[in-house]
Amino acid sequence: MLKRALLRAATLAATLLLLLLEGTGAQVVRDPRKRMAAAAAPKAPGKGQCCDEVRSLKVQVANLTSLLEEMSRRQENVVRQMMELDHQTRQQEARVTEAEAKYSEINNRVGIMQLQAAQAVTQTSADAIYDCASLYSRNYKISGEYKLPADEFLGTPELEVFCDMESNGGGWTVIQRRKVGLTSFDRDWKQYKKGFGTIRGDFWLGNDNIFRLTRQPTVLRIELEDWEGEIRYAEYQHFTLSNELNSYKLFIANYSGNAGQDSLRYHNNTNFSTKNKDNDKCVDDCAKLRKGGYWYNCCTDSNLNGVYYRYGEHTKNTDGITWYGWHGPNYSLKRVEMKIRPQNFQP
Ligand SMILES: [Ca+2]
Repeated sequence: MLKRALLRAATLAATLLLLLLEGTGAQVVRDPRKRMAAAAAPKAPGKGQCCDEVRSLKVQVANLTSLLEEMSRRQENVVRQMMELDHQTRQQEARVTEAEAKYSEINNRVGIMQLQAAQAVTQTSADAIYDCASLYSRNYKISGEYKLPADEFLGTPELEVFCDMESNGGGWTVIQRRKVGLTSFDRDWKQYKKGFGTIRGDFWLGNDNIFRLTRQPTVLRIELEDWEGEIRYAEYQHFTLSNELNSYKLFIANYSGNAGQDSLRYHNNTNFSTKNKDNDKCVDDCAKLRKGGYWYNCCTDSNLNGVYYRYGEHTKNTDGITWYGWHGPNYSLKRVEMKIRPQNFQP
């Protein structure tokens, strides 16, 4: 539309220019046969008339020129408006995408809540639910918080757990997590016995609970993440704790994984120590030096219940969350999870 108007204006201007040239006597004669006639033709009408025509044509040309300029200005405006509209459309599309992502996230959460509500129904069957693996085998395959029912026969209370139903086949009951960094792990014997923290954030499930869960042959999986976002794991095909009378002594065997040299092996066959119970194999008080509860030897090859240091703050201390086989004694990890499942678990 605009183009056509511009074209028409340009054609008009050209015609007028031609007329103007002819009017000024610039003898534009295309046909050679007419050239002689034109030359022989009497002089153009009176000088005054000619100049009037030229003047009026000049005015028209000037008008047309300004019209053209005006149109080209308008065209620029239209282009600018179109670009602005395009930009707005793109912004709106981005907003819609974001809203859709949020919607689907909420939808997922609702799904998980529904599943969890469904599984809250009291279990009366003989095969009781005592860990995440038994939940998994009953088709609860979404990671999240679950409530394990109390077991009257064993005299154990109801227990809130976090189930990892994804890593390496799922069915994992998480027994420890470090990722937020606001919960202190420098706790006493009683707190490590019962457990502390929040099940969705940082926590220790409790030595009594871990002891109870590892009475059947159990696999331990440790996941580690550094501040560059790299993730490694260590798995032990055999993991058991002894009871409180035996200071929750650790037994592990059959390491596999990609977390460098096995850094829990050094802690095998040692008792659990806390700041108020020194059960380590050292003249030092390792729990106080390393500021956590752990199976301290003399003292550490790993300190997964150590102090949470943020990136850049962990180069001078030996009490951080360490795994010597990967990042050495002075690098405190960003995230750690310890999780267990029965050896006979079938994904
Ligand atoms: Ca000691």
